[in-house]
Amino acid sequence: MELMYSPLSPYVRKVSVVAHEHGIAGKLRLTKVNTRSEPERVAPLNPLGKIPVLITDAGAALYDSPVICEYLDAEFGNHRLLPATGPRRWEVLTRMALADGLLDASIIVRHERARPPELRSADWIDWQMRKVRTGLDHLESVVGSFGDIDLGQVAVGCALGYMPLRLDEVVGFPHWPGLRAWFDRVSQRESFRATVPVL
Ligand SMILES: N[C@@H](CCC(=O)N[C@@H](CS)C(=O)NCC(=O)O)C(=O)O
Repeated sequence: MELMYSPLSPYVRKVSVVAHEHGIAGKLRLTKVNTRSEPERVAPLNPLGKIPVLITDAGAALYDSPVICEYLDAEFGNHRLLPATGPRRWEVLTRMALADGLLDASIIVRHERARPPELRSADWIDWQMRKVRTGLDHLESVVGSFGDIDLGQVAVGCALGYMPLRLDEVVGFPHWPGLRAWFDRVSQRESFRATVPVL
């Protein structure tokens, strides 16, 4: 299998963590791409021009990260991280959607802040930062009930690992001590240690 990736992408990290959890990281041939400077390499596989993209051994191009993670878990992990059926499946998928949404909002803020001051929208930044805060507040209120690792937690861990690199407001998770403690623990897993983003 081939994984199109960029080194810092938290969405790619989700896929890598799942691969490590299932002991199949070695099966992934990693192809580094820059989606901005070489969009022609990604667009034929993902018309949205985004990574990660996984090309299976059968030649299918899969995107985006939830699809790839579910594929790896179903094919190689016997659904350990995402139950195939039942109420927990929907709980796990919903938690992953929240974590991915936190990443989406954080990345929007980062891009908006990178614009020239005269083009920057403070309202838009506030609106996205509100999502960041309410998302983290929600996770703080439920983190005590997290059980064995699942795909939702993988996504939360990858989001928490990325957000402080881009948003000063969340460095050290000052308002979310339960999440910080949980993140410290999950970061000790081999799958997380092997995939730490390096700036
Ligand atoms: N929802 C997608 C998001 C993927 C995504 O936004 N990837 C970024 C890299 S972190 C990307 O490829 N951006 C290029 C672009 O938006 O053109 C997923 O979960 O895979």
